[in-house]
Amino acid sequence: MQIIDGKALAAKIKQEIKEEVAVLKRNHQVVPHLAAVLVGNDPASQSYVKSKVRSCELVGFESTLIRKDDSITEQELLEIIEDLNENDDVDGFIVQLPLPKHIDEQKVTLTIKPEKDVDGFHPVNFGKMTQGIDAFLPATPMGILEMLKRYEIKTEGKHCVVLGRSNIVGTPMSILLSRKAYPGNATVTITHSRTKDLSAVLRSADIIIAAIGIPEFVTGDMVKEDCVVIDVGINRVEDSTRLKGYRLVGDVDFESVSSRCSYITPVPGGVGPMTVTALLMNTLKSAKSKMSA
Ligand code: L34
Repeated sequence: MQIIDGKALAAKIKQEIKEEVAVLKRNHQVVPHLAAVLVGNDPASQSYVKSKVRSCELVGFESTLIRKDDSITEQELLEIIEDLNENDDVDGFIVQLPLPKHIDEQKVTLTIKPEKDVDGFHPVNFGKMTQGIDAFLPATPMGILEMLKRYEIKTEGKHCVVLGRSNIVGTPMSILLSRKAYPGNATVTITHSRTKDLSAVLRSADIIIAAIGIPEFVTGDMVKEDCVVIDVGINRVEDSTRLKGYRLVGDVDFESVSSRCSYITPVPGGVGPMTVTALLMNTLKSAKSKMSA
């Protein structure tokens, strides 16, 4: 069994981005600029956004963090988005999810200008992705594709089972893996809460993408020997032996699954750091496309 080290791979790609940014700065006076909007005080969201801002600093991007209390109205948030849409200095921006209940996430997503939608959530980018047209890909699926590519994991003709059908992971992942491309050309099954005999479906998988949001859901008895397991889950479970009072576990029971599979991503240190890196890749892409425009 080999561990897919997302943390190390993310560091390597960030180094590559840093070198490219240095050249952009030197030869074109271009500095990519990412803005992030964070609403409320959710500790997990705060830590993810902090990691995005820190990564910007590391690669030499400019970054702007806009923090708002969760009492912000939908209208006020939409105005912030309009401002970012019009701000020529900003190459791309994200609005960290989840948002407070009184704010309509769909409205927010639709307000972001597709050219600046480095999360790839806007239907224009999503639609382009579906048709194989160049677009910003959603960060988590894009980070997973990059991991498969860099570890030279074969996907063609493989049976890939995606657990979960969210707009930001399960659905785009299933589309990307079935595209005529590498990584891609897989036979994809998308599964969810209504799927019957999920264990049997999982046992037929060569590649499993677990994005179901249930701690340690996938166990060793549910997977085929030598399969590839990508664990997207990041669940905080109470643990009084830890300083923070919790530990992070994925949607996969690492111990029982890792003894059977050929490759596995750990949590933490797997998909999470690659999500952040994919966002940087999209921001760089946006800054470069503005140059040639
Ligand atoms: N708009 N909202 C928007 N874009 C996104 O791409 C996200 N996502 C998801 C939640 N909401 C979003 C993220 O940024 C999940 N996510 C994310 C980003 C980074 C990490 C995890 C999730 C990450 O760095 N995880 C670390 C551990 C972090 C910790 O210690 O809490 C890891 O090693 O997995």
